[in-house]
Amino acid sequence: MKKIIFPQGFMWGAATSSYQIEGAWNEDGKGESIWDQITHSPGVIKNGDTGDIACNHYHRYEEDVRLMRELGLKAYRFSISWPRIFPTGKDSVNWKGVEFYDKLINLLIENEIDPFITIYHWDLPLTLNKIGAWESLEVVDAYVNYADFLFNQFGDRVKYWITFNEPMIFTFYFYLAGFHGKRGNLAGAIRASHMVNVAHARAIQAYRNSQHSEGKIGITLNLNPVYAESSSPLNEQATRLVDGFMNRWYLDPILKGEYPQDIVELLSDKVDLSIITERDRELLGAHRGDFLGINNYSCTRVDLKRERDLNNLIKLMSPRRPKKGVEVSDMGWEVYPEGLHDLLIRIDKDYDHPVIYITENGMACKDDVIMEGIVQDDDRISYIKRHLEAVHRAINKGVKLKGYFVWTLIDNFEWIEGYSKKFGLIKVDFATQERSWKKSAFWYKHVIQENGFEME
Ligand code: PNW
Repeated sequence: MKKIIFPQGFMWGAATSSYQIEGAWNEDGKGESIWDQITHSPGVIKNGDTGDIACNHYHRYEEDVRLMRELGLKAYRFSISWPRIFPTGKDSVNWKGVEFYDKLINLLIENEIDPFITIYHWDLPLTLNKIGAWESLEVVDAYVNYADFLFNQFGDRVKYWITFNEPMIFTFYFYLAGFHGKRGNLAGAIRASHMVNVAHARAIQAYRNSQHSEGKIGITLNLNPVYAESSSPLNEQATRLVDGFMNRWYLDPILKGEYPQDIVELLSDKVDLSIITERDRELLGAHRGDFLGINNYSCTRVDLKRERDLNNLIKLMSPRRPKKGVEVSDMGWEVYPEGLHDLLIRIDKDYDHPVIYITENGMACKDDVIMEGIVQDDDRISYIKRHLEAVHRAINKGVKLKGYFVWTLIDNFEWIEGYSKKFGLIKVDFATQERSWKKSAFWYKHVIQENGFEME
């Protein structure tokens, strides 16, 4: 039996996001977000599910903080719903919304749980979507103004800020899906990804200039290690490009202030990149955050056989399904803990040793074995355990990893999958809103208490 103990002060947490748990979609003056519109359009979400009620966290946050306290969480990562604060994205403030987050933050602090706030986790105010979403400078201005408002309002108590959750998903995938305008808008996605970087840098600037700038600010990227399935020169090249487009396109501007040259070349005949100005590059270079948040669930394997697919971004980025016999989650994603280790070592080396938090990691499970009222989610425990072991090895090799957040605290609205996929440590009965601990919650509580666990 090997005992795995984490460094003192390691930040043990769990994560959620506003649209996925809050509900109260049209209460107390909240404006509509794109997700209210997406979920209210027939045929988009599995089983016609919506986040109208979700976990009703807006009304049950006291109970939910109690659960966090019982779990022993040191930190709680959650996001703020922009249209709850600014119903139209800008101009007038909805003070009822501010009050909700005030109460939540105060309660967390009373319970000695550090709030770790994501400023934007995909619920763009609908009015801003109509004026060009992330391609629009007006939206960037509105975002910076919104972020600055949060710093002033909550910065006396909140010491950890994440500007954006997973730009790659809400630019590349959301633009292709048509969530921000016309479907398949690849050029728009690329332009948007740059505008988001500019918004990120300007939010850091606003934070540094705010009256409560003693905390830490960073961004969360979804990153996957990318592996070549075969070692043909063509496939090796494809693997580099997939990594470039999935990972480096987001990492490089944030941590180095420049875009990767090979991807710039790949894109140059498809997208007008002249919006990336010298001034923008300087701005990005001058505002490196205090930490990098990493969301990781899986790895990507590349198996490209036809030369002409190299230049077809959509083909290139369509993930190959895991082979038969490979361990997968209920999302169909390959389970490969070693990938997280590889990823951490590589980021540490290539990006000058940034401080890192794992801001999401976890597993969707069927959760259908129940004994004495407790979901027996041994697969989830095994998943988290093996990923923590991989993380721990990376820490031992010098990676500056300061904390780990399980996705997710409670079963919730899993975007286009609706309520059909379950990532929670805590089960929610959506008919009654009753919460109950799964076996993994008991296990995680023990890990936090011991600051580690035994690996058989
Ligand atoms: C994250 N992928 O998104 C999000 O931040 C959460 O809101 C979400 O609930 C969670 O993962 C689970 O899906 C991802 O395709 C979306 O690899 C897509 C991927 C990974 C993460």
